[in-house]
Amino acid sequence: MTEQTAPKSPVTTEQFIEEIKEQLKYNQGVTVEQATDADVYVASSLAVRRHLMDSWATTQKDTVEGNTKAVGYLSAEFLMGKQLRNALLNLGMLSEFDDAVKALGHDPQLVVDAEYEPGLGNGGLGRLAACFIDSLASLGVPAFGYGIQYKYGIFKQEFDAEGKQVERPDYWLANEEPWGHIDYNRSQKVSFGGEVVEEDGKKVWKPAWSVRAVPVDYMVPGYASGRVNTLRLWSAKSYDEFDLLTFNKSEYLDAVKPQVEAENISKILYPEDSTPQGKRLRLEQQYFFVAASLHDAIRVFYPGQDKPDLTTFPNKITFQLNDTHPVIGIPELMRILIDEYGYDWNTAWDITTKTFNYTCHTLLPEALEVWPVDLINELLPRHMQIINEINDHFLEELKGLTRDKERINRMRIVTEGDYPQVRMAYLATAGGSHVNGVAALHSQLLKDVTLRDFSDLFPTKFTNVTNGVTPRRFIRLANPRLSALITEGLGTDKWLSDLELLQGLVPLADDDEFVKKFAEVKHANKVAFANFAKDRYGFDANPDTMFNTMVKRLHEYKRQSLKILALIARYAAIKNGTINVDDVLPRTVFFGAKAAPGYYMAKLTIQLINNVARVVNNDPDVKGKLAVHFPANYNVRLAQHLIPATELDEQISQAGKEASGTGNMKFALNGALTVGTLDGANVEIRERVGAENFFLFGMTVDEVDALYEEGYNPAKYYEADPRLKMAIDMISNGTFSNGDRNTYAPLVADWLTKDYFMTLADFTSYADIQYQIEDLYRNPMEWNRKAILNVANTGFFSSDRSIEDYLERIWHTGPLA
Ligand code: GL7
Repeated sequence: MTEQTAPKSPVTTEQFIEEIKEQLKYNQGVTVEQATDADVYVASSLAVRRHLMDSWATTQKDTVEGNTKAVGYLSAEFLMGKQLRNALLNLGMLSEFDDAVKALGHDPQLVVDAEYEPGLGNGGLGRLAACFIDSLASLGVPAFGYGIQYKYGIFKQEFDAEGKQVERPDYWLANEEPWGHIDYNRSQKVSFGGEVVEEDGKKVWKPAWSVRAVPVDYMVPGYASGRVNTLRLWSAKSYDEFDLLTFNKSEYLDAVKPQVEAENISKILYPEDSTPQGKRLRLEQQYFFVAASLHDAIRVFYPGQDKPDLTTFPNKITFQLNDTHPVIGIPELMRILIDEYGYDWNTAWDITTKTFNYTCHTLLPEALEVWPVDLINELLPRHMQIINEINDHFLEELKGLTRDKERINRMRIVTEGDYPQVRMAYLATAGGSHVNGVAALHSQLLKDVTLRDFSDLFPTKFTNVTNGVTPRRFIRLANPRLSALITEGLGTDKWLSDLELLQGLVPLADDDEFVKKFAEVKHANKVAFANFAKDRYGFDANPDTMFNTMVKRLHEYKRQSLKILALIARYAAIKNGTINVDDVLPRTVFFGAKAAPGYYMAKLTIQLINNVARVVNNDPDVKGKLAVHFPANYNVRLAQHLIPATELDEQISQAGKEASGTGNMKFALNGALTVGTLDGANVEIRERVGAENFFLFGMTVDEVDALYEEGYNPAKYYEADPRLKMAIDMISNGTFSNGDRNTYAPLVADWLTKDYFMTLADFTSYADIQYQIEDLYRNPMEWNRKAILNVANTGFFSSDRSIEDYLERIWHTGPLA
């Protein structure tokens, strides 16, 4: 990326005040005196939006008229976070906004806080999509994000009196939402069900019902690029006229039923993360947004043409399939080309395979989607025919490549047997040009294990693109103090568009003055977070203790249980005097995690963490030495507050299970040290920051495999390490359940008899490395030197670099001229 200095504001503060006033008057219909923070938020957002309009229009025009191939990022999730400050940053208007809002008598922070965070994603996969569209716009690459405007985003998490997770609906659209523009004039029809008949020797799909897909457009402003791309999220509306006949019979509820059902399609985000959700409605959602998006792209790139030459389609736009969720797009494009535009099979297949690429985001085989043939037949009968035909052609092709019948059979896209299924990852691999994993280790395991047969026969299809995160949101906006120090240290702010410039900080790790400043920044961030936490959650966090954080979805493979067991062991050791209280390094541990509502073990772990926090925080014996906090409803906003304040980050998944992780990158870039396993992108982070600046523990992928092979017996580890035994016994004997011995029995039974993710086997090395961590922390200069080296050496993990890799290895396109 060409380095950019910060953009210059298009307005003065005085002008911006007038613009906000105008919006208050003509849009909200309130006077300056009447305006609440929420009014000022809406008015300033609308004013900011106007400043993006011209660039948005020219970007769209250039995208269609230029000869640079565009990128279509198809994703069921975009976890955007709040929009206002991001738009202000990219326009260079941050200080004008602050000053204008103050002049109008409001606190800028409260105005920004009035924005309701759109939670249209579960975790890393959805947030990655948001970082990627930010980088595409910042690099000036013409791109569309395509997804769903769910009416309800990821649930709001609360904890009840027993510390259990309670899910509340996230009705974010019940608030005024100034960013999305609903464009009723560009809607698309999406059909379902019915049957396929033969007419004049041709297959004709006669669907049973249709919904109207209405686009809601969000501007995606680039940082200092002058480009504004589009995120187009589809909302489902009914076509059915209100049924007057039924209504007149006073059966009002029946009269509106079809409308309600149609609009249900975009009603709710499925709250599963790294686990499959095989539900009819979910397949409807997938087809809904993908079909609308493909037709939309044809409309955009062949304006006004009835019979466009779609052999040029792959030169106009390349579609990235974000995981298997949009893979139904492959048979849909085939259907469009063959049934709607009359192309023959081979031409259609050639266009389709050139158009799509697939990113796999998981290593858990059970998380790869498979759809029952019966269900696809019922919802999309024509697509099932096409998928069967793709399968037949593919098996033929394989026969030309290998004589190994078993291998061919293993590679079937449609399985055989009484309950045949469609393997979406296989369909994606066969029907696209490239397949990529999301970190070096993950891509390797994808080739060696998950998609081994495919990579053996089609080796050139496979590549890696290591994930990244946007430095604009996760450094500049989240951590203004560190940003200022980096700019001071480097003598330029160009690092925001060329993150490898952070390398220039390496020598400053040896400059005591700079190290002290860095320590002051971290401390100020801790104080700020403590204030925020007090205000928002009501707990006291002591900024003079080590801030140690584990935030991510609650999943067994991520091993929050390892952290909580080690924490209990530490608590027990202080209480029973195994460690001298005076030798204990004071630590505050923060957890943030949502569990899928149907994931029992994950929810029980949440309950355990909350109750450990209750017991530890109320125990005078450990006061000032150990505290545990679990703020509810971890989201992008909380991430932006907590990450800059963290000193020690936990990335402790079982080796070989976390595809990449992106939190790990955000923490390192904000100057936290990582304690982690050799998993996902941890491997690359450690390579870059240096082994001496990373706390590595635990088994490797090979060791894990060997232990499975040999027969894993978790009880052995329980017996072998008294710290572990003590921790598990305390859970069993009711220490964290008011004496009740049954509350956590399912967790304990699982640990002692199954422990699939080998938490117990890694316990000892995890507990032991804590001594190293604490020794280093006792030497603040050394700790902070290492933290600076983490910042300096992780510029690689910018999503700008990820996008550049996609451009070069997969998309073969670039910025608009
Ligand atoms: C995930 C991976 O679990 C995570 O490791 C990765 O960083 C992320 C983005 O590539 O994708 N895969 C997945 O299904 N979810 C993820 O967050 C939900």
